[in-house]
Amino acid sequence: MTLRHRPIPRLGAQSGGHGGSLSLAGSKIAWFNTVERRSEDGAMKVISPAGLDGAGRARLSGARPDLCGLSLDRPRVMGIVNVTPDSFSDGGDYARAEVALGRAREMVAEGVDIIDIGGESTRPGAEEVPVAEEIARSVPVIAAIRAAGIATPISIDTRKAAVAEAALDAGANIVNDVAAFSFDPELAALCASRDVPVVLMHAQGLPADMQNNPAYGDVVAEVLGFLEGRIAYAVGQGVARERIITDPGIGFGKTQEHNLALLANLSSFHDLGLPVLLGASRKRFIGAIGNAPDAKDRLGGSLAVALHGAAQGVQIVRVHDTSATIQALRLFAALNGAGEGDG
Ligand code: HH2
Repeated sequence: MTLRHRPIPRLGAQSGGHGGSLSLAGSKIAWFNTVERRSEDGAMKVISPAGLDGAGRARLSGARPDLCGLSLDRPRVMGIVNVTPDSFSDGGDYARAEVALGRAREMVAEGVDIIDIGGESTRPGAEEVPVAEEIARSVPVIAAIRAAGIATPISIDTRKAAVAEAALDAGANIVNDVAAFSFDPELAALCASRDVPVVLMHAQGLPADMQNNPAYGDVVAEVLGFLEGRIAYAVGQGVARERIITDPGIGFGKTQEHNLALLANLSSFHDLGLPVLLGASRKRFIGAIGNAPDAKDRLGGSLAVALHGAAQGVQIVRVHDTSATIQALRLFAALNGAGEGDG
């Protein structure tokens, strides 16, 4: 990326100014009338939307394509169901298929937009789960959700093509890959041939060792550059660009300082021109800053980060505490002049 743009997010009634104002990444809540433009040598200039060329305007402001029929003009909630014995905050809670189905039903009743099913923990220090085991955990839950007549979009949280394939066959609609197609060489081609939306997330290192001294020069620039590279790779493998969702990968090979820098600069990720997903729910930095050593005590901090993401125009928040997050986002929308009412 030779030039980087950070639109300064604003909320509430839109007001123009000299160079006009634009919706932030298609949001009906967040907008901007100022952009920080940074060149490769670090020099920064503040410009108005009038100073953007057509492509820059489209990247920073254009409506994102619908995701499985969901318009992305306001933040959507992805509810997490980890069908694992060892996830960092809900490990063991939904390890049995019928309990996981119960949690999915509950989330749907609360109004969740997407259900994210995972059969492998990627918490710091986690070891890889064999494919057969990951399939045996996640696929029956997806099949049970569909057999129960629930039509809510489902994402499969996996790095592996065989797992993704079985999950898509059972009724999943989206592939969520925390390795951004760098773990399994077959996954990109599978997603291309199935023409499904994919989440490409940044991580430095593998879960087993990613928190052993993660280091960056400029974390925001490097994560952006990585995602740009993975988007190009995916497109090269036949994935349609408009099917890609990006994710800075909070907590994946990052210190607290790195996480905070990425969160402070979330709106920079709109410069990729694609939807942005934020997954910060209950993560370690929330416990550290919020003085909540137990991951299940991190609701307050998780809501604060989800609302921060909404204010920065992110299109999807991936969370454990779906009911409270949906309630918070409804109030956030109403307070900023965009009530719900359209499903
Ligand atoms: N975080 C986790 C797992 N999958 N996917 C995306 N796209 N973004 C994330 O930030 C993300 C993710 C880790 O959280 P969790 O699923 O709660 O824990 P575990 O990996 O221990 O199952």
